[in-house]
Amino acid sequence: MILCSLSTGNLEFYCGEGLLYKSLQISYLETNMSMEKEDKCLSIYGSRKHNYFTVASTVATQIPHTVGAAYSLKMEKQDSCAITYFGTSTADFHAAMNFAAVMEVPVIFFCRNNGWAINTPVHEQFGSDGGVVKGKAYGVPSIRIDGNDALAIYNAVHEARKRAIKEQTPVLIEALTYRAGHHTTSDDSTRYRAIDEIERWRGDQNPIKRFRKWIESRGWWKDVAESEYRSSIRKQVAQAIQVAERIEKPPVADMFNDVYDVPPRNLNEQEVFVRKSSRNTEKIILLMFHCKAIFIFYLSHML
Ligand SMILES: Cc1ncc(C[n+]2csc(CCOP(=O)(O)OP(=O)(O)O)c2C)c(N)n1
Repeated sequence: MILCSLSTGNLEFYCGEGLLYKSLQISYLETNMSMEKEDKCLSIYGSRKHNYFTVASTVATQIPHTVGAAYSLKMEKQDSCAITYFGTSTADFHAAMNFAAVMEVPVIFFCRNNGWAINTPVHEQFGSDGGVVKGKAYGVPSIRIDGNDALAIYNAVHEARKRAIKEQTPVLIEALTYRAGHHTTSDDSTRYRAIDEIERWRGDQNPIKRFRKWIESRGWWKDVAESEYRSSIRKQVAQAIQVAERIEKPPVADMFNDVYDVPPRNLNEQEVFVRKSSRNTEKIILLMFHCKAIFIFYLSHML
């Protein structure tokens, strides 16, 4: 299966077979960020090895990319499909849906309707009732699920995958949820929404708490297991930080390469400026280093 996703609001964080961030092993990110240029950027990573497209920063552009990837799987008659995750700011969504429906492309559109696009509530984004009706309008089999129910998500994606491959069809899943955190570290969401609302979703509606209740009710999880697991994960995060800190910092030239064939004058001027000023160079290297550290801090903070 090929995965394509958006960088923001899409944090998946698993700890199973080693420490994973957005489905990629931390050790893989650590080594590859210092090896392959296209994988270097912290939140715009990708992985050929894991069939993971480079993350799209421009919202929704990953959706037509995924349809293209899935269409190539169809042309090669592969027993596989592609999946893309996105939020509710979905400009390119429409072209992608139409193409996928008309060309019968094996692709899963996974819309996380978390109620917000930064500070814009969903009712100011859509006149329609969410995203699921749009799928129906394009002739795409569509389902709306409780996005805070881990089992519902598992079942929906499992079925969608089977159907996408067997029937060579796109499938849209709209998972209703809530963005309980701020949009980014520079956002303060209490400026545009009530704290009570946030707390309500963080309480009983929290998907992790709900899933935990379920596995506890089956006798598969206990407080002791939880604390052992947490301390093991803390250790893994601490180790990941140590490894990340040892990674060689990229050369300053990398900031100016690989975007333009012929760099514009202002970029050349900036490069000259940076090279002339050794103090600035140090600051920039430090800044890049801090970006990496913030990323690792963010991971450890999640625990
Ligand atoms: C084309 C484009 N316009 C604006 C932005 C700035 N931007 C970054 S995230 C975001 C909101 C995304 O909201 P949503 O699609 O609901 O995704 P979520 O963050 O909820 O996952 C915007 C407008 C962008 N990245 N790309």
